[in-house]
Amino acid sequence: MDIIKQISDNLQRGEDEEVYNFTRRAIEQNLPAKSILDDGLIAGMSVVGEKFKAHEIFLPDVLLAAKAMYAGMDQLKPLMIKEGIPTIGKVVVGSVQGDLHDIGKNLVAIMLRGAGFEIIDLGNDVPPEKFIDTALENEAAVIGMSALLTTTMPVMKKVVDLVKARNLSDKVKIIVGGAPLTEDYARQIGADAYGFDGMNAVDKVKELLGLH
Ligand code: B12
Repeated sequence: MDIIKQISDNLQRGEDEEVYNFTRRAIEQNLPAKSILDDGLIAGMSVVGEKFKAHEIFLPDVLLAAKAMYAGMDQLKPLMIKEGIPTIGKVVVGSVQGDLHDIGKNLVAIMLRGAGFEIIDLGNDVPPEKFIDTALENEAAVIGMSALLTTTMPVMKKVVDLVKARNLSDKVKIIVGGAPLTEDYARQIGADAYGFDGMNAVDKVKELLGLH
């Protein structure tokens, strides 16, 4: 079986060591980084995303696949920079102030990364200003916020209001998500988009950036 397919198949099975080894071998054989990424890692991850959406696999499987994706991607990063594969946009992500839940946010970050976005992950418990300052410093066009607690959801509105107050609405778009959120709530607080899972987040962010 060819190496690229081995990378994709092993990623789908969450075999991080195998993905590491096959990616290493692919690099040694001078296969283009773009092909290793697109046809190996990203192709595998998109199968995982579809299966997760269809409830054929579950969260632990996705987390294992994610770990495997990193095992490959970390080796490719320097090559990708060298080959100059353009990222399609930068997204700042984080769980809002007071919120320590980060599993969902991490999944969203992984899916976005897999789709070609550069992710600046601020972790959890992120103060409102930090989202905006980081987006400006890095010229990121999108901020993605996660909240899992009804008590931390209002922090998202603070960020939206700050973006408006600083006249940045044209520069920075905001997408929100997390189990207690709804499309309605996102609209109410003035966010630009709402995403219900990682795959949906990819679609919505692309839409925000006019990439569809
Ligand atoms: C795991 C968990 C924890 C873990 C978190 C570990 C971690 N590193 O994240 C720990 C044990 C730390 C924890 C702590 C607490 N938790 Co808790 N926790 C959960 C639990 C069981 C699962 C959350 C999870 O990871 N789900 C899996 C992920 C994949 O789903 P997700 O987060 O929803 O993310 C998906 C989507 O929402 C979306 N998404 C998420 N973020 C974003 C962002 C963007 C931009 C987009 C587009 C999409 C998106 O995409 C993701 C992928 O599909 C939930 C129950 C539940 N049903 O949600 C309770 C839950 C959220 N916790 C709850 C509570 C009460 C607490 C505590 C207050 C408990 C306590 N008394 O101490 C603390 C609060 C800590 C804090 N300050 O944040 C309540 C919240 C109730 C409420 N109404 O607010 C819940 C609902 C449990 C319950 N039914 O009571 N918790």
